[in-house]
Amino acid sequence: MDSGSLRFNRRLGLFGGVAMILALAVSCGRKSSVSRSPASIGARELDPALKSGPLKNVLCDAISGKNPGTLVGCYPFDGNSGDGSNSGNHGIVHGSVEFIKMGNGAVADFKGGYLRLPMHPAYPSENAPRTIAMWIYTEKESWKMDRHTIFHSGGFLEGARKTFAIDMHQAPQLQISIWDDDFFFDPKINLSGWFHLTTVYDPEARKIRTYVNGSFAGTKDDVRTLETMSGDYFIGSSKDGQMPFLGKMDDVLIFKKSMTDSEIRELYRIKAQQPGS
Ligand SMILES: [Ca+2]
Repeated sequence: MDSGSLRFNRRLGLFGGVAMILALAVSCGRKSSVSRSPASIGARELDPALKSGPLKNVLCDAISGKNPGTLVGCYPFDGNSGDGSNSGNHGIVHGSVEFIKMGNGAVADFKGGYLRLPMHPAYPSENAPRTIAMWIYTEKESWKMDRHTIFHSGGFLEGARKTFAIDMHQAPQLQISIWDDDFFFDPKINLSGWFHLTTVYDPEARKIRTYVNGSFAGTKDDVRTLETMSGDYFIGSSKDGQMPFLGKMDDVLIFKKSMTDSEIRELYRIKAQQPGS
């Protein structure tokens, strides 16, 4: 603790002492969690041991090997928001997101906070092809119209087809939102529990396709040219923390290509193990 911190703590007086005791009590009670308490999460939440550049991760390496040059984001959430793709674009935690131990790894638990992925030149924008995949754990409270965003890219209220987002909707529907003739589909899952979702935008075929647990779940045809604005990406909320997702996520993957049915089957085969199992 430096002298500035000491002076600060003296000024806090009794309040500071009580807060520190509470923080200690919280951290002792959470031995199974690798995260810090929400109150202590700073603007740049990364494990201090995490090097800048790509995070070494077996899963990210395996998926990258199967999809050479196209995996541009890989977030295994095994204790931090680090990126295991070659982009090395680590997520920044804002607010209450915890990394909870589950089985041999960990998952991100969203309790009102979100992850911001700083704008990166490898990220798909404008009308570029893209595939977004992740494990999602929903709770009954996760299902509400225009309240809970799983993934957001592009603008916010900036006009038709300038956004590309994955939103929770009224149960049992999910929504792929482009702010123009959005795509709603029923993933046919339990309202509470884990499922694996893959969302594909294919500009050549002008389709948005969705896959649940590796199987085709629905398509939207005749999608007009997207104009997704360049900018930060968000996991667990819409732009800058609006409409935060309540639930858990694991293994968020971003590809700069439209994956085929067989590539998605293969991706799910590599990823088939549900978090914690
Ligand atoms: Ca994980």
